[in-house]
Amino acid sequence: MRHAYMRTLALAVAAALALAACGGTRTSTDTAADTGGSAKGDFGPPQGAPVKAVLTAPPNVPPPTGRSAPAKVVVELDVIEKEMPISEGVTYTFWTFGGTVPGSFIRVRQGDTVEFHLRNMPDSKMPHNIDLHGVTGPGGGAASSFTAPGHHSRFTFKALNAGLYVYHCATAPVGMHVANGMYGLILVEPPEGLPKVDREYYVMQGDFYTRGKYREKGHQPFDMEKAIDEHPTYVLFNGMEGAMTGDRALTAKTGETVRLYVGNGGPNLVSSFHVIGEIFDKVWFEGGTKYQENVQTTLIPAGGSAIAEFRMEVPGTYVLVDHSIFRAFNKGALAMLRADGAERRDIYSGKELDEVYVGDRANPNLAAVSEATTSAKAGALTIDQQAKAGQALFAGTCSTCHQPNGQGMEGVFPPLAKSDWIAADPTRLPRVILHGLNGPLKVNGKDYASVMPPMSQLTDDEVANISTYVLNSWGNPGGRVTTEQAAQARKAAPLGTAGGE
Ligand code: HEC
Ligand SMILES: [Cu+2]
Repeated sequence: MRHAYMRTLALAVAAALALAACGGTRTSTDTAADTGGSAKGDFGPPQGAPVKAVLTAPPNVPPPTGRSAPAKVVVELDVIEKEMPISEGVTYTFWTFGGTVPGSFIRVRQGDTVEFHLRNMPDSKMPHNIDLHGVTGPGGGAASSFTAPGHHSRFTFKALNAGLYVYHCATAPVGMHVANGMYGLILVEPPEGLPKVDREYYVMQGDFYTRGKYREKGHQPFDMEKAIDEHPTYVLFNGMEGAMTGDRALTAKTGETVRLYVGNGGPNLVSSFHVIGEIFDKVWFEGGTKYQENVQTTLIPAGGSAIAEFRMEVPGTYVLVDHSIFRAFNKGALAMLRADGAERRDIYSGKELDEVYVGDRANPNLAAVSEATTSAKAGALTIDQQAKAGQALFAGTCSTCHQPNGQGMEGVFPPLAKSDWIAADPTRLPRVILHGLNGPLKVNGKDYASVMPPMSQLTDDEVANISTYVLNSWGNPGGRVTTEQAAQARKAAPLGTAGGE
């Protein structure tokens, strides 16, 4: 066997190096030999009465274990399959560890003996198991924890290595179980614990594959094709678009040190984790033992983690993103951390939140959007509801160029307010949105010769609502665009130069 051969070879090399070390010359392999590998994390049998592990839902982290001797720690984790929102007005059937995505955060100390109980709820449709990357042993617990619906299984492991580890379901088809949200983090503290900080948060990225488009309303089933092609519909922190924005933003005070335990469940994407406006003072990259300092963006592999730490100096809102940036603004990989405290003009001159970055995500009024969807389903959608939903979307999609009040920017972006171009033929509006436009163009007597990019990523509903909002705002002629009309506009050819046929 190739593996056996490699192992023999490795042993022979190790023996040769050990002999060389005895010869008196100190080499870098000395230290490696000194550690005893993962055996150094075995501090003997557990002491005292068993401890029940505190499990927390994201973004919360259990308190430090505060122990100085190895303990027997009992972890009880439930697998729950449940429908939850994945975005405003969009639901998805998640498979969860502990009822949340990511699953419950587990915290133990190096050397602890962990008695792991996995219960699969009776109403589950699937069997599940767990592979913890912090386990030394074949499958990381997977084979020992295979659990049918309504059953309970138990296995025990000694946490030999300190670090921040991903756990996930490893039941076939593995990719599907992971894509449905079956992952989380287990922190194995080093014996002395981690340095004390003011706030700790749990943030985990994952990619999701739905049959419908990004933000297409209603219940969305899993799409295996998209998952195999690695074309996610959503890339999210903590399992839901907006899980940590607006009122749900993470919080801190200036002068405090924040530690983020960041995981990446995948199943497919690698994360370029970044906090806009902060620099990580320390990053325990890959969730290991050493830290790097002064980091802007840290790479987190699928099935991997990092611990990022920074002191908050300037008050304001900081935006957590995957810096593969389309994922942040078009697939949902965006969260917020709000720091309260006195201004520090000596460090930063001002302006609270960069609207350019966050658009409609700063003040998510996406409730209007889902209200419109509900009414549409009931066949009772009013122009007013459409316009309200459209307003929320306009803020995130059109306002950066045409400005929040539709005035545009002279010579660059034509006005939508009282636009004679719109009034001349309102049916062109959904076509412009979906196919874009390139000049030359005359609007309200002024010339424009620029390019508007197509926004075909919007759903038919969204195009209809934005169009209706524009038609009923700022002195425009009124009226409405229906979802069907938007669908026709999508099939229609782009408008020619200057908006003609
Ligand atoms: C990236 C900037 C940008 C964004 C975003 C954008 N537009 Fe435009 N838009 C333009 C430019 C530039 C033109 C003029 C193009 C030309 O010169 O041919 C234009 C032209 C138009 C026109 C025709 C001229 C007029 O003023 O009546 C309409 C209508 C319009 N946009 C609507 C929208 C709507 C609705 C949205 C949001 C879904 C949107 N635009 C998003 C840049 C943008
Ligand atoms: Cu599973």
